[in-house]
Amino acid sequence: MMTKKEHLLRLKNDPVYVVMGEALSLGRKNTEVAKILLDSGVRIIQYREKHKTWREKYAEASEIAVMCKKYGATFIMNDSVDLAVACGADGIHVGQDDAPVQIVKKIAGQNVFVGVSTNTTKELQGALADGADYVGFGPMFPTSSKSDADEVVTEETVRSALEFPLPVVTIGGIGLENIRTLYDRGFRSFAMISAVVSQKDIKKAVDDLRQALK
Ligand code: TZP
Ligand code: MG
Repeated sequence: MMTKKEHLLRLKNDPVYVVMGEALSLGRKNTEVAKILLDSGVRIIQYREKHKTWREKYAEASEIAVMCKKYGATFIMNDSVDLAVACGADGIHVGQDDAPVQIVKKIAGQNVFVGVSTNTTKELQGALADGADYVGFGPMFPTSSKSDADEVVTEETVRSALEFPLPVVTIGGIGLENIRTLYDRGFRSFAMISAVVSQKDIKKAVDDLRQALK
C-alpha cells in the first residue's frame, strides 16, 4: 500500500493527472476509460461526475479504485468526502464551495490527502492556511469542459502560484498545444480532461503529452 506521502510525491513528480468525465469520453464508460488510462501509464486519476446518482457514482468509482490499487495508481475523488471514504480513495479534491479541508480530514482521516481548487491568490493562501495537501490551479486557458468555470487566472496569480509551497496542479484548457509553455513557465503538474479522455487514441494522447515535456 502506498502512503499519503508517496502519493503526494507522485503529484510533484508525475506531470500527467487525468480527470475523468463520461460525457466527454466519446461514448466510452468511465470504467473502460480508467482501464485504458492505466494501461497507458497514467498513475493519477480523478473521478469526477456531477450528474450521476450516488449509487451510480459509488458503483463505478469503487470499481475504478480497485483497478487503481492493482496498478499502484493514485485515485482521487472529486467533491464528495463520503464517496471518497466509501471507495477507499487515496485523495479528495474539493472546490471552494465543497467541505472545507478540516472537515474533509475529520471525516476521511489523516491518511487521505486533500486538494483544493484555486483561482486567485487569496484562494491559494486560503488553501495553505486550511491545511490543503495540494492545490488545483486554473483555469489556465478557456475550457468548455466545466460549465461554471472561473475566469482564466491572471498573470499576477500565476506568479503567486509559481512561488507556492505546495504541489500546484494546473488545470483548464491544457493540451498538447500549450502544455510545454506551462512547463517552461515553471509548472510541473497538469490536470486534463478533454486532452486525454476526449481523444480517440488515449494512449497516443498520453504518450504525446509526456513526449512534449521531455
Ligand atoms: N476545473 C477547472 S477547469 C476544469 C475543471 C474541472 C475543466 C478542465 O477540463 P479540460 O478539458 O482539461 O479543459
Ligand atoms: Mg467541486
